[in-house]
Amino acid sequence: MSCMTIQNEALLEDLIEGSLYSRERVLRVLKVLHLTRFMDDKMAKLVRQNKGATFHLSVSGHELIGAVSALSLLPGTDWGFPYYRDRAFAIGLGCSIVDLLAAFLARDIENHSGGRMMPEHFSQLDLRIPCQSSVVGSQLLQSAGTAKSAVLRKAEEVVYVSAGDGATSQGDFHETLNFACLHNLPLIVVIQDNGWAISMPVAEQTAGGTIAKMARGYEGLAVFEIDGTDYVETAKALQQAVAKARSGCGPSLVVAQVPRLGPHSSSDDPKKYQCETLRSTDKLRDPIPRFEQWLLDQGYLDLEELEELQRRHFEMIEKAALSADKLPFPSRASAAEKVFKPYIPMTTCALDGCENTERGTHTDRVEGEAIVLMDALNHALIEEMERDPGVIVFGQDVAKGKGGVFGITRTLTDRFTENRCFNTPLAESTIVAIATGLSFDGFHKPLAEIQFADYAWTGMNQLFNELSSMYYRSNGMWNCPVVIRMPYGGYIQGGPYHSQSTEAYLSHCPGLKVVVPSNAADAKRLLKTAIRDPNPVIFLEHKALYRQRLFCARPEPGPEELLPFGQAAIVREGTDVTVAAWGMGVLMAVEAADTLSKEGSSVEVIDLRTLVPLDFASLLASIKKTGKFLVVHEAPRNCGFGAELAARVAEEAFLFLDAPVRRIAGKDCPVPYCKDLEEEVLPKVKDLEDALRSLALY
Ligand SMILES: Cc1ncc(C[n+]2csc(CCOP(=O)(O)OP(=O)(O)O)c2C)c(N)n1
Repeated sequence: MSCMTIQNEALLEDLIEGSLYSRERVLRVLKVLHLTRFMDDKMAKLVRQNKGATFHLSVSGHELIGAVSALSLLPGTDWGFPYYRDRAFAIGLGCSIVDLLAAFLARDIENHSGGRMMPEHFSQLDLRIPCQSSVVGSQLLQSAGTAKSAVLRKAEEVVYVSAGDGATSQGDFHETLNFACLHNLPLIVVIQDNGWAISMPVAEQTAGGTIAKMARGYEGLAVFEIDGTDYVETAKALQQAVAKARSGCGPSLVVAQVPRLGPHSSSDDPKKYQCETLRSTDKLRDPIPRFEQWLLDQGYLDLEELEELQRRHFEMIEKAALSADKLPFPSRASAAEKVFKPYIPMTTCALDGCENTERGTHTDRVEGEAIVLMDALNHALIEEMERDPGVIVFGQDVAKGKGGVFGITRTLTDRFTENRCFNTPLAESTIVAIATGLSFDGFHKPLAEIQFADYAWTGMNQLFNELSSMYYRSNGMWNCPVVIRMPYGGYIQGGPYHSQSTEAYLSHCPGLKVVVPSNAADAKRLLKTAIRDPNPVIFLEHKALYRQRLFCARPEPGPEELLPFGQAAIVREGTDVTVAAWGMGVLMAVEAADTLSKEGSSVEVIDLRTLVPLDFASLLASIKKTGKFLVVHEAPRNCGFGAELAARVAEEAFLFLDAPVRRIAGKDCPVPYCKDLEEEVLPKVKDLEDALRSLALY
């Protein structure tokens, strides 16, 4: 079907009439409505019985829009990102009712996170429901990433995402509509507008009072405003939106008015903010009696048949609840498992003392001129994109002639087309979430560039709350093989917003691997390892090292040389003091060590190379030898990564220390622009030399 025929309303009407009103179809809708409502009632009772659930989110009033949406899709082909009040969608798409009740009771089951997430956070691999988080609206942008994946794979897949009206106040809502329209995505955004976000009415939430009005400015977006308690209206809108998406004609927004018949959650008392009149008027808008009456009026069944179905569906929920309650809770021992998906790089580099698990060592090594770090990164990208058609690159200004503000992605669009190296809007939340959504398909390896680490903050929710924990939250069901490159660091007069060193924040977030190379050869091999890793990897590139020759330029490693994460390098051997560093700190440490050696002190410099995972064993071995430890970083000293190392050294190497641990770090202040001020704030080689001298003499 082409976009032209979609616009032919008469033909559409014919298509819709055929399928929407079949007896089989409407009775399936009825079943989903009943199961969802009876499950709601059962859940309220189970909370009182203290069976494992402490929290209940009633979905009463939202059943019809969810059920009809699910029944408009192809389970297992299409994708679903339902929010917490969309249980009817989950049931309609095919989630087992035993599973849903077991998830509610926090039991150890495969789907819906196995007790890791609160109730109503749906997750099921075979039904293509990626694990949903609790952050309202976060799923919207991720769904756009998955829809982009469908377009790139030329798959006729439709992506459904739902959210409440309150969630449309999040910037992610607008970033989603913008990205979906820019890329003409097969995305259906359903807003279940119950008029409330906990206690806040839509009038305090949405300028102009209507979400649809706000959204109409996005060109290419079909906007449907419907009564989500009316079967005919709802089914027609969904059918049209699905047909539009499936035929390549782009996204739709469906704003469905529904009543919220229960409290926001079991912790909420609506009497505190809703008047009695409103609550009794809302009860009259209950979609289930309305749909039942419609079935009776249209002659699909009589009252006796309806009551029989009600009884049967009620019994199904009672039986499912008994089965769910028999399932075990997850074991305590599993609580901290599955933060990372296991990964062993298959080809490694013998130079670094790692075991070779596949091919011979260094067979592909290219002898010759040393290359600088920025060229090494560019070559790693080209080689990996040639090797794996799933590797795609995107970010701000990365495509076409520009190739990123530092030129790392230059020539990629020319070599691999705009499908594999494309620009994104100037929106970091979009960049991180699109990467997440793209990574769900099991084919793509998204490689995103954040222009400067300093600007990752506007994408931090998607990074810290979403991407990083997907594998853990889904109990190992969904993993995100995403690499995010971020130029970082100071010494270039970049001021407070082009100088930040964010490695400590990133390393603090469970589920992210953090890589910080200090030279071209490591950078190339680590980036290739990152691309092959099934987990999210943050790749920090120091801006001042991109073109640095003296220390950083190295002979280029071959295309099959990988450097496994968690293997520090002893850059300079020594016996008197151990210095731990990464990125720029390594250069400073080596320079200081050279000076100290002329004075008769022997300093061992360890380049950690990856902070997560951390090669603490190498550090420990060195400290046992030298008895003295210093760590250097340019990020502020307070709560910097040096604090973590100092604490671990105190815990695990206390008895081997002959002197207090020292830290050389940036001052606890932003990095200023003026050269003199910048020099005052960031650590200098002289600071290191002084500290090393005093440690050597201690
Ligand atoms: C980003 C974020 N802020 C706050 C919350 C706490 N919270 C949970 S649900 C909710 C209300 C959401 O309202 P709406 O999107 O209209 O959906 P509804 O619950 O009405 O279906 C809030 C504020 C959250 N989960 N996420």
